Amino acid sequence: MTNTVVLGVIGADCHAVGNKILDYAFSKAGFNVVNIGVLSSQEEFISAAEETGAKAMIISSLYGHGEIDCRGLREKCDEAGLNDMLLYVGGNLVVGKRDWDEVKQKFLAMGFNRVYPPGSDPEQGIRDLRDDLKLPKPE
Ligand code: B12
Repeated sequence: MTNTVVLGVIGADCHAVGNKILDYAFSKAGFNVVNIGVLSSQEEFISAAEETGAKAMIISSLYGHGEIDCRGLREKCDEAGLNDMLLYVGGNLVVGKRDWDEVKQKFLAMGFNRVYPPGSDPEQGIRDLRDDLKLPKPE
């Protein structure tokens, strides 16, 4: 379905609060949210997308190991035939305070479509997703 998204927190990361807020915000904005929750592997994101026909993955990583946990996801999506999958990631992607532009470029080079800095407003992700999926703007 065009408006189905898989939402989850990747890797061995158990931070649950942002995930609930993102679920609420994307659902309220009209998306069909398949929330696989915390501690989710790349394979679980892919299976959920295959089962539901999702067009995007909304991924959070809070504990600083986002780079390791996210590396290879684009390639795995391609192998699974999920070629046009939109990959969005946000949270505290790396340990400590690193130059944001450098962090962003790293994730873009890994095949992510959108990369959000710490504390980003879910509404920004929703606006971007509407644009990327070419969905009509709400009244
Ligand atoms: C609560 C908390 C915990 C709790 C989590 C309880 C639970 N089950 O949720 C506990 C105590 C378990 C915990 C553990 C750890 N934590 Co902790 N934790 C926090 C804390 C204080 C709050 C997190 C939170 O709930 N924020 C509120 C929500 C609403 O915000 P959010 O998660 O950022 O999400 C929002 C936005 O970022 C955005 N967003 C998120 N993802 C995405 C994706 C997209 C696409 C978009 C558009 C937006 C978006 O939208 C969300 C909703 O508004 C933060 C510090 C902080 N103030 O943020 C540290 C923090 C995240 N934890 C940290 C660390 C290091 C850990 C541990 C590794 C500590 C340890 N040594 O054991 C462990 C990791 C455990 C694990 N395996 O995950 C660090 C991470 C540092 C880093 N990345 O550099 C932080 C930043 C604290 C710090 N300043 O050092 N933690």
